[in-house]
Amino acid sequence: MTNLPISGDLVAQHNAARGEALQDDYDSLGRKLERSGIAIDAIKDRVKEWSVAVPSWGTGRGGTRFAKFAMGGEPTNIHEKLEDCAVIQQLGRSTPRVSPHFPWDKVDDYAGLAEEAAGLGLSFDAVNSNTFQDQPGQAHSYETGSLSSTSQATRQQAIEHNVECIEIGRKLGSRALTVWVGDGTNFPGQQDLGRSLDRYLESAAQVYSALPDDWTMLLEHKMFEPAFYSSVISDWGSSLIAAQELGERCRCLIDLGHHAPNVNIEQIVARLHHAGKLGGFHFNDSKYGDDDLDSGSIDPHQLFLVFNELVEAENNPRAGFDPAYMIDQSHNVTDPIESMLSSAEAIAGCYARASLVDRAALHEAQESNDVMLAFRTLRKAYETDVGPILAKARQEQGGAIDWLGAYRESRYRDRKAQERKPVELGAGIV
Ligand code: PSV
Ligand code: MN
Ligand code: MN
Repeated sequence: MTNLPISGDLVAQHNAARGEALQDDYDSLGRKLERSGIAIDAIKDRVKEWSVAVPSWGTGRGGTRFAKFAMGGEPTNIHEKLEDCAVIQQLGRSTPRVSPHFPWDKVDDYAGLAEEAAGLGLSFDAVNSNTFQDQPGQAHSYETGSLSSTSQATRQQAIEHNVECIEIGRKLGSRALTVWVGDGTNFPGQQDLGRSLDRYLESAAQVYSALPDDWTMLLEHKMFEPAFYSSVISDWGSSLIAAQELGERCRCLIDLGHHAPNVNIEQIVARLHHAGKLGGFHFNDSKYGDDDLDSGSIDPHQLFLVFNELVEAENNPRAGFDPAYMIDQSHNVTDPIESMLSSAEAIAGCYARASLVDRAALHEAQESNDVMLAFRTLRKAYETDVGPILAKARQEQGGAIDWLGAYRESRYRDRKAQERKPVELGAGIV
């Protein structure tokens, strides 16, 4: 029995007022696609089957290194975060899973938490460990690194934390552990670039050996921050080396914000797929670096090109191809519920557009070196307004045709501002 946070009547009334106009738009797009031999219902069904996980940490107002602006009704614990995730799923219907982060989401009763999530129509996705921040009372500081630290005791502490995350994840029904370490250096010469990777691999192997048989370990690379001269798992090359050394169930996760500016991320997707090591994504967008802005808000074309590679990969799968799709964003000036609904729509929209690409025509143009035709084949799909397909998919699953209008009408955040305790400001930025 699910207990959804927004009134079902409100959503139904909202949709009733918009159903006719949507049907008109959907039929019109359907006729247009049919002229290209595409059945609109088949694309809509693909969208309905597709989903992306939301990050528990993205439900609160995030912070930059310089500013955090708290918002009334912001969640301050995992229970409140789950409730907000339930709103996102109820209205948008493409985010049924939540990716938790430990120790941020620590509770005493994880079986109870899994039940609570199920009651809200949610389940848990990959668990994320945190060895990039010192926690109060922790025995060894991560100042020298975590899995790659020069200190044996610190490495052991980081290994044990990751193993504990696996144990928690088992109780939550998760099937993957995502490991991102902030390990690296700020000065040339600070640590040996080769030996630090050796230490990382030795520690990560111990985490890998604690992985249940049906789990995946996802390695997330990032070229900078918090270390600004070198990161231990800085790029997809280091990530691939590590995943290949660690074993079959270890794969690479691409966070869109973790590369040098202008890097061709869609090509990285193709390369990792070639190696059978494409494990998952953290979707977000950026202008300068790891900005964690809303997916598709800055460069929607790049997001489309990533999905173009993913649909190619889906059509030509390698063994075990089953990428974990997650959002990883920091919402500093918007209501995180609205940002994640908008992002989930942008991401699903890119999947829909990539599904519209005439693959046979594209491959033929590529084979015959018809550059303009190949380019225009992709561009035609990118320029298609798939809004009616996404809205129809939401409507048919009980979500809101106009999620922003329905959410604002529900006054959910105002109600939470009355019920929830305020966020403590000045307590440090996460
Ligand atoms: C690091 O920048 C990162 O992208 C990792 O995924 C972390 O787990 C997450 O952000 C939250 O800090
Ligand atoms: Mn990330
Ligand atoms: Mn990041």
